[in-house]
Amino acid sequence: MWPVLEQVLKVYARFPPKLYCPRVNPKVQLSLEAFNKYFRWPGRPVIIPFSSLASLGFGTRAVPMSELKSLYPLSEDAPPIAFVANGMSLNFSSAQFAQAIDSLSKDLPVSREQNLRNYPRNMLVPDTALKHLGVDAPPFLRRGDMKPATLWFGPTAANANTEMHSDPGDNWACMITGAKQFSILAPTEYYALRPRCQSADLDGLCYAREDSNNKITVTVNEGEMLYLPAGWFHAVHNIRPSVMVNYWSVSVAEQVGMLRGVSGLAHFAN
Ligand SMILES: O=C(O)CCC(=O)C(=O)O
Repeated sequence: MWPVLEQVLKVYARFPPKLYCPRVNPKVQLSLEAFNKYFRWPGRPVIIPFSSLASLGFGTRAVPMSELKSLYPLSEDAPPIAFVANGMSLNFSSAQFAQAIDSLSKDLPVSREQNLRNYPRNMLVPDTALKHLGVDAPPFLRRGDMKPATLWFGPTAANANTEMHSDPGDNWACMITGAKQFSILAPTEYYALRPRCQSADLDGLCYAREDSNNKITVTVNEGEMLYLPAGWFHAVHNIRPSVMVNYWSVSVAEQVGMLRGVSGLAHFAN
């Protein structure tokens, strides 16, 4: 079980989660204070257009598929794709990336040969690789408070979808290209969903059933970021071939925004 679950549920018992996910108006500039006050500290999901973060110095922008292809032109003699997906590979070559983009642009399904997936998927990427794409880290937390960026290529084939699960850290998921549908459920559903947790340590990844009347379904489009507080369950479907970069806060209790927000209140401390 996720070690901070009981504390999170205690906060939600006092301040119940809202069963919708708002979208910030692209004409509004979101301040760090407003983000913390309305979303991170109460533990509420929100969709934020990249443009609403310009005044915080966030330069990430949408990169449509056609532009992605011209950023990474395909070369004739590129080596075969060898991404170790669902793993933590730091090997990242532009030539291989170009091949993966070419396949993604044709919406080819993910290969499951040898239990590996051929696309960059749940793959750690060095910041230098993201610079070419113009991706900045979300402006809400310090570098040391977040894990390295993770890259997800998603064709629309069913085996590229992700089952309902929860992660132990806060999540900022930036849709660079294409679109995904997120079906999300609050941590208050934990016991009803009967999750199977992978480990009892701080990793805290839990897979769960999907059937609940309290599911919120949102589409995250290219040029938008979904903020999903720690412990929220989510199933993810690519509704257009997509490239997403996400950042998790490191998964210790004091990095979970909601617990940080209430840490001054004695009655939540134990
Ligand atoms: O995009 C996906 O398939 C899964 C993403 C995900 O689970 C996450 O960002 O936590």
